[in-house]
Formats: sequence, structure tokens, C-alpha cells
Amino acid sequence: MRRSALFLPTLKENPTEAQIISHRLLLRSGMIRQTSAGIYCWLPMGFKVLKKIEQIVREEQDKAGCQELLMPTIQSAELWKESGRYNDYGKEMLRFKDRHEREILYGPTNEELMTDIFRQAVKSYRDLPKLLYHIQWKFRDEVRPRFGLMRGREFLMKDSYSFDLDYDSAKKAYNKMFVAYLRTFARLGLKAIPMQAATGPIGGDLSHEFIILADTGESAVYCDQKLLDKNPLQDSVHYESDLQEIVDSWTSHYAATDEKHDPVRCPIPTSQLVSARGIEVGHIFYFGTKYSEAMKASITTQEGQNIYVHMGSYGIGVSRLVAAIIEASHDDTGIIWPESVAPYSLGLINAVQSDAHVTKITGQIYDQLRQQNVEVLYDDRDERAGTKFSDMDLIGVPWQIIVGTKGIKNGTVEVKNRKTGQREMISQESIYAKFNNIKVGLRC
Ligand code: 5CA
Repeated sequence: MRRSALFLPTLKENPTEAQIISHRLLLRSGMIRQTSAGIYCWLPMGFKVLKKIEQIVREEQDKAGCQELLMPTIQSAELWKESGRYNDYGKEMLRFKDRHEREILYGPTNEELMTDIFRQAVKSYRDLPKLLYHIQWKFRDEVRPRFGLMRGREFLMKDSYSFDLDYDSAKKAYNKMFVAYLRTFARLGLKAIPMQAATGPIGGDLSHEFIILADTGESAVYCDQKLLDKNPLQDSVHYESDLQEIVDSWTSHYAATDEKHDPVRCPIPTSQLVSARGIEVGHIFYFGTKYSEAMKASITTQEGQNIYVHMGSYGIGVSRLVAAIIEASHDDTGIIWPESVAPYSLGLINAVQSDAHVTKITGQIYDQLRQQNVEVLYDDRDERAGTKFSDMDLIGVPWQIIVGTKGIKNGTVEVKNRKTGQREMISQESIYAKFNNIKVGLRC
């Protein structure tokens, strides 16, 4: 993409309404715009990042054997009355009526709708287990929407639902999601720590939140130092094998969110306990028959008995992740995108726009890189080199190629790594080999 054609309304000044760095950088780099409290427009570059995160989340769900479907944003109040949550959910739920005076709502989550779909279709133990998910916008009328995408009112969530015959089988689904989450967050370049968590309005008694440590996080969290030293899970996983060992290797160390942490009963010495703030990027729940009983989702067992299915639900805050990644990866000059989610793999800077020869060569490099399917952002604007450099740093593209008069005379260009700041002069020809394999978002 040529920068001159890209719709990227960057801001020079820090927006005063933004209190945390991710919100400031998202606004300044022209990725999102607020339309009303907690509701945002996704501008082209922000939208690209959101889609890349969504795709990684999707691939890891698919690998774990979870099947994608799509449920609507608007739901009928009837289902929520059946589960009993229509009243319980309170003011966070956005309720309205259609022209026939039927009560409807904008879904804050989908346990009811999913249970309804399941109970209509599945009647026998033979059809179990099932794991289903969708990636859909949610609305929660938060009292205090804040920190930009972190606590929005409208936000994108991946939510999965598991249906099993009994606890043991449901625990296997829980473990699958646990492991899929570790893999997902590792691919996003994040160190997420699973922690015992309270279940709130979703219910049940087994639950883990996946937490990224960050000073700006909304939750107070406590965990064993050993978890911080643990390597993220990146090896390939056989989901049909027993995953309990992997889950145990994380859950055997103490980690709890504020609501679950009890300083008196904490099993590890204070010297080993890290007390920090964190961002909740995922939350998984096993709640047994809470919804299946209330909504009569039963199946027949092999012995001919009628039983309620055991269920769990598993959420990832896809839009929140955009902000969480920035909180975890930025410097004074801007965002530093991990390669897996960067909007472009590399930025190509024409440092001397007025020099026809430089412009010609930069154009050739751009064409060649595009032919190699490299996602390249070419800053071809008639701007000072300094403006282009600081803009590219702000946007946070992982690699920069800088083309200038002096280098071109010797057949070289400068390559800069955004994260390390390292610069090297390389020959023009070797650019293509160096970036041949850089296909952002497609790496496994
Ligand atoms: N039904 C369950 C699991 S699918 C559920 O709704 N869980 S949740 O309430 O914990 O939400 C799942 C994830 O969505 C959270 O871990 C968080 O990352 C994200 N999330 C929740 N509320 C917001 C919000 N207001 N803004 C942005 N992301 C949010």
C-alpha cells in the first residue's frame, strides 16, 4: 500500500481523553476513532490488526477441534427468561423492543442461544462431545467504559461452548481450551498467565482468567514468580492426547485474581509471591448443568437415561487484545507490533522524495516486494524524511527499509528493526531474499 493513498489520519498531539498508553497510541496512529462512550470505529489499519488477531484466534480454535459458526448480535429476551439471567444481568444488558413490542437485546454473551441451538439438534450421547465457537460483537452497557478498547461497551469476543456427557469429559474440553489459549497468546507475542478466577454472572465453580501483566491493568493479581519464568507454550499439541499434564504444569503454581486471592491461606511465601496488575485477555468456565437444567437441554445416555449436558464457555477479548498487545509492546516513539499481527510486515521509506533516481529505485523495490507478497507500506508522500521516520515508528511496523541518495550511489539501503533499533546497510539485491519469508499473520 502506498502511504499517500492510505486512509490513516494520524494525530500530532496526544489526545487528552486517553489515560493509558494503548489508547493514546491507537488514536494517534489513526487506528480507531471513538464515536460515543466505549464505542469505536475501526479505521483501515486498526481493522487490519484486529482481523489478524481474529485469524490467529480462529486457527488455534480450529486446531483444538472447535467448530466455527455465527450467531446473531440480537437475541430474544425469551431465552434469557428461561435461564433466569434476564433479571440477573441487570443494567449491563442493552434491552429494547421491536415494532411488534417483542423484547429483544444486544447479546452480552451467548450461553442461552448456544444452549437453545444445541437442545434443538442433539438428543443422544452419540452426538457428544461437541465444541462450537463464534467470533461476534458483544454489547455490555458498562458503567464506566474506559481505557479505550480495554473496557468498551461494544467489543469483539471469541466465545466457545462445550457440551459433554459428564464432568470427566467436560474437563477434557476445558483442558483443550486451556491449552489452545496458551498457544494463541504465545502466537500473539504475549505472556499470558492462567489464574484462578471468580465466575461472576456466567456462573460455575471452575474458572481461569488469562492475564497479561501490565501496570495499567484493571485487575490486581497475585502469582508465583515461577510462572513468570515459565516459557510460553509454542510446541505443537496433539489435542486428542491427555492434556492434563500441560494444564497441571501451569495450575500447580499459585496464581489468583484479587477476588480469589486470600492472603491468609496463600500457600507460598511472600518472598515468592508477585503482586501485580493485569489485563484479562481470556476467561474460561466450567459450569456443569447450570444452563442445561434451566433450559432443559437433556440427552439420552447409552443406558437410556435422560441427563442434562455438562457445559463450559470460553471467552477471548479479541478487540481488547489489540490494546493489550500495545500495552505489552511499545516504546517512547510508538507501537512495536509483533510480526504475527503487524498491519504491514515492513515500511519502505523514500527519504529523498525530490530525488528522481531515489524515487525510481524505491518504486522498483516496492513493486518487487509486492510481487513476493510481502505486505509493505511505502511512504511515498512529499514529506520531510524526519516526519516519515517518526510516523513509521509510531505505526510500529516491525521492519523499515530506508532508501536515500548516498546509499543508492553504492547500491545499498538501510534496514532498521523497529524492536531492537538495530540498523544495517544491505545491498539492494539482498532485500528480496531477506524478506522473502516475511508474510505477516500467516506464520504458524
Ligand atoms: N461467556 C463467557 C465466556 S465466552 C464470557 O462472557 N466471559 S467474560 O465475561 O469473561 O468475557 C470474555 C472476555 O471478553 C474477557 O476475558 C475479556 O477479555 C473480554 N471482555 C469482557 N468485557 C469486555 C469489555 N467491556 N471490553 C472489552 N473486552 C471485554
